[in-house]
This record gives sequence, structure tokens and C-alpha cells, in this order.
Amino acid sequence: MSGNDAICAVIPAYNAERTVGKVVRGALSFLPTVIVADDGSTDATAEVAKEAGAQVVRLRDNRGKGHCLRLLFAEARKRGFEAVITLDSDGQHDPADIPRFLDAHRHDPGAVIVGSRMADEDAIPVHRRNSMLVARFYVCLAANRYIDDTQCGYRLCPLSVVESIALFKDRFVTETELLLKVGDSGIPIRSLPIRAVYLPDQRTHFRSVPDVAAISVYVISYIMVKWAVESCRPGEVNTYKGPGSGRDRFFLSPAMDRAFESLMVLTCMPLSALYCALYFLMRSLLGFRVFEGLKGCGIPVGRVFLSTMMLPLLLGISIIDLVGNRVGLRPGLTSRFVTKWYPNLWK
Ligand SMILES: Nc1nc2c(ncn2[C@@H]2O[C@H](COP(=O)(O)OP(=O)(O)OP(=O)(O)O)[C@@H](O)[C@H]2O)c(=O)[nH]1
Ligand SMILES: [Mg+2]
Repeated sequence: MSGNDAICAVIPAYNAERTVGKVVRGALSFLPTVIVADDGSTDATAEVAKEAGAQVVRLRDNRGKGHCLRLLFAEARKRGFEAVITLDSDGQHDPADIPRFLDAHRHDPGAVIVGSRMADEDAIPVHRRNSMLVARFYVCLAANRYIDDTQCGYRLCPLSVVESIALFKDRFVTETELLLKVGDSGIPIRSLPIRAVYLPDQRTHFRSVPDVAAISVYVISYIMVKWAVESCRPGEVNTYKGPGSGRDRFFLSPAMDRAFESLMVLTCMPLSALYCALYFLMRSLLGFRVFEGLKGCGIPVGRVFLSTMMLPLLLGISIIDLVGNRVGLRPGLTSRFVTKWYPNLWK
């Protein structure tokens, strides 16, 4: 296979009978193959996708988006494809953008291309936007580079890149895990502006509290490990060295991983203070180039650690906003706090 024939579209889907047919037909106008993973849907998702022309892999039980993405990557590889374009099944990703992904891939075949809804920032509900901005701050830190929209699932991924990392996390965390590890391996990541589609009757499987929390704790635990490695290895920027390295070392089982994440969340404040002290001590007094990954990020290194120490305050402010919104006041404190403490890095 060569050119566009070596690329297929993959769609993880769960109870998406209303929308998946249109997405499949749209993708098939630009790519010869579309594979849908029907994740134990209780509606006619599989039948609708098949009817529209997709090849369908069916799961008996619902296992979540991340599990299906891993399955789809493996399925595409088994069928001889070299890269995949991942799209959501709910119609939020316009297949008409596929040619632009293919174009970007032709210019940079080794890079992961990530869609970005940020040019259309106002179309994104404010609570989602704030969590996207905080996620961006930390994912960019872990990936050592600017990524416009770290939470967008519309991506082109070369399968050789996917295979160079290990994906352990599930549900909505997997896509973040992929970006962290790809970026922290030194593999290029490019952003491609796309339209943000939020339909008035949009259904969501994304749970604002547990899913945002799961992504946040994983990212925090990743960055704590990364900074530990950077503090011991002067001059090192990319700390992920393939499956089993860095943060992967703490994935002994899902339960152990959760315990490790809890420990990291509880200790991220004192750890950040320690890293901050180490940075000034090692750099200023001893002349070691530690925390090189933070070099040129656009804000002073001490402030990066300070932002992490501010995380409990961010949580408190978000709760005040949530309660305020419920009683009809619109304090809007979170947006201001996020803009001040979690700015764009490397932009
Ligand atoms: N296989 C599988 N895919 C899922 C599951 N939940 C969501 N997805 C896929 O992930 C996409 C994104 O999930 P959404 O629930 O729309 O979440 P989101 O797009 O991040 O958030 P919204 O902006 O609120 O729609 C869906 O369109 C599906 O394609 C699931 O349980 N299993
Ligand atoms: Mg959606």
C-alpha cells in the first residue's frame, strides 16, 4: 500500500446510531477504508456503520474509548495500514477536514497531527475550555513543546509512532497518554486547526468530574516522574525511552497504578517545592543543567513549579464557581485564575 491507500479512518463508537452513518460516509469520500469499533452499544450503531460502508469490529461489553483505540490501532496494522486518522462517532469531527490531515502528513510523515478547536474557542462551553487550558499547560510541559489542543480526538497517527510507546490507560485518558509519551520521546507533534462542533442536542459520554479527574491525575503523576528523572539527569529533555520506561515503571497493575496516582496527587505540592529548590540549588550553585525540558517554555521555571503548588487553590475556585453558577451568580473566577496561572507555554 502507498499514499492515501496506506491510511485508514478509525472510529471508536458507543451508542452512536444517530450520527455514525454520516461520519462513515464522509470519511469514505476521502479514504478507501473506515473501521468502526462498536463498543458494546445497545442501539444499532454497528448496523448503521456497516450499512454506511464501514468495516465493523464488535465488542460484546462496553470497554471505553481508550480500549477501542488500542484495538483499532492493532486492527489497522494487521490489515497493513501505515497510519490512521481517528475520528469521533458523534459528528463533532467533520470528515471534510481529512484532506488537510493527509496534506499535513505528506509534509511531515513521521509526525502525529492533532486537530485543534482553539481557533473556535468561543464555541467551546466555558467549563470544558478551562479544563482544556489546564490540561494543555501540563501536557505541553510533559511533551516539551506547544500543542494547541491536547484534548482533541481528531488526529492522524503513524502506526510506527503508536508502536514505539506503550498505552496502559483507559477511557478518555489514553489519548492524553499517547500525546505525553510521543512528545516526551522527541517525536514531532503538529497542530491542525479544525472546526469545533457543539450541536445543541449533543450527547456526551464524557463525565465532567471523573473523566477530567482521571486525565488530571495521570498527567500530574507523569510530570512528577518526568521531573524526578530530569532532576537526576542533567541536560536530558526527552525522558520517555519506550515501553517500560519513565512513568510506565509504576504501572504494575491498574490498582497499583491508581494507588501511585493518588500518592502523586497528595504529594505534588511538596514535590514541586522540592523540585523548585533543587532547580535553584543545582543550577545556580553547582552549575548543573537540570530541568532542561522547561528551558524556553515562556515563563520562569520557578513559576511552573508554583503553578503546580496552586492546583488545590484551582480546585477550590472551581467549586466556588460551580456553586455560584448553580445559584445564578456567575463569578467566572476559574477562567481568570486559569489564564493567569496556566498560560500557553512555548507559543
Ligand atoms: N468505543 C467507545 N468510544 C467512545 C465511548 N465513549 C465515547 N466514545 C467515542 O469518543 C467520542 C468522544 O466522546 P464524547 O462523549 O463525545 O466526549 P467529547 O467529545 O470529549 O465531549 P463532548 O464535547 O461533550 O462531546 C465519541 O464520539 C465516541 O466516538 C465508549 O465508551 N466507547
Ligand atoms: Mg463528543
